[in-house]
Amino acid sequence: MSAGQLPARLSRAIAFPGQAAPPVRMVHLGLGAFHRSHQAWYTHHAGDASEWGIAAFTGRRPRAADILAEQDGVFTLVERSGAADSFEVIGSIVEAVDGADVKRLAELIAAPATVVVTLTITEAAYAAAGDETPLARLVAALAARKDADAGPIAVVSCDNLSGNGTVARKAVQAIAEAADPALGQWIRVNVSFVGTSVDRITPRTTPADLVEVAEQCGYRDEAAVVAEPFRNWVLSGDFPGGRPRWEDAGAVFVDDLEPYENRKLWLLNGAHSILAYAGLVRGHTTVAEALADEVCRAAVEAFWDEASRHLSGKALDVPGYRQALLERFGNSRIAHHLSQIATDGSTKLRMRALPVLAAERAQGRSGDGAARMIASWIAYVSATEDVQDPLAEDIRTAKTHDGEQRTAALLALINPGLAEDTALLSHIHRQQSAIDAARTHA
Ligand code: CS2
Repeated sequence: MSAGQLPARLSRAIAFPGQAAPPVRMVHLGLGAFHRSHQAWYTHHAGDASEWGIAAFTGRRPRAADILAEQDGVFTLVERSGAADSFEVIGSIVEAVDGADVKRLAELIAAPATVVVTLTITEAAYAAAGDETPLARLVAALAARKDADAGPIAVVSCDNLSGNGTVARKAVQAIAEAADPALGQWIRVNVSFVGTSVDRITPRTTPADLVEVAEQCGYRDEAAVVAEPFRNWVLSGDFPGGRPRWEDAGAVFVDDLEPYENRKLWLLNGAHSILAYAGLVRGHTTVAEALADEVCRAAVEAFWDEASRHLSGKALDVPGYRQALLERFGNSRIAHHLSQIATDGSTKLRMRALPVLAAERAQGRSGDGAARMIASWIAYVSATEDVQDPLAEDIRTAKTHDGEQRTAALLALINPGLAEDTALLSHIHRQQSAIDAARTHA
């Protein structure tokens, strides 16, 4: 390449010369960075990868699909450890489609060859209503599969929700029943819902990352994704039409998902939420920065001590998991922005803080660490103008109150019962006032 000449754009022919793209047998809803670093990575590394292509649909905007389609679905995964970056082209996505293209979605879901649908549609989307939600689109496409008599299919939720398989099943079933009871019945018999716990820290790609890929790899890749080296996938459920051999890539299949799910949701995601809210009010930007602040770190450890009491079973190796998390969060070469984690708090805290708070209080303890996660969220939303949350409007209304009344109104958005418990309300209000005071004096 001579000086001034732009490197060629990445394509399947450049990355995998002479190799045919795998046929579509999976559909994904929610084509974002996490899908690319996780399910697409596992599928690419399955022993039978050449048989499993993914058609991935975007959520709200077509942009990610346009960019990926221009490079035949292939993209670079930049694996960023604390010491160095390594680069790998992932070829499992073979079609990238605008989520609004419901015709293509129905065509693909109605094809007998398609036997797996994975979802990364955000926690909040499972409760959302309307025809344009990912689950409403999925139900419409399942109706096409029923009409085509294309056989059974598995739906695999990869969102950070407790009992995500069950939540997905209930939501899909409710939409289907309302539209057509016969469709509801068909889904009951033909669609299995697989629960999973997914894990890989994937910060937003930056322009500097794209420049680095061009320099290091010698091609332009507008869809490159950066992720930590660690990844984990635990699944539970049936795949009536088959699935890629994800176990070859380290995925684990279990009968009882709940202990793994709780470990991930409470220890990793719970700590993330504490670092996000406590960290942002204390002026930090990234996870690694917040963790280096003694006050945030102590809040994380206190919550972990509480959560750990309710994670039983040697197989979980909670001490080892906590130690590994400190290293993962401390990887300062990964700029994981707290503002990215801070979104949708009203939904996330229900899964990350409330179960631990309830379990601690049921055993006669205060649940102080879990309560502080909630108090940090209240301090954060109180101090922030445009909070991104499915309940953003209600948060704005709650903020028209002052003092303990404001705390009560915000708490009620997470769970009405919390605000009615006057002892808990004053406890969280005191914690929140202390967080505010510390911030003023910081
Ligand atoms: C984070 C997760 O944004 C968030 O709420 O806690 O996206 C987290 O990075 C992933 O679950 C890691 O696997």
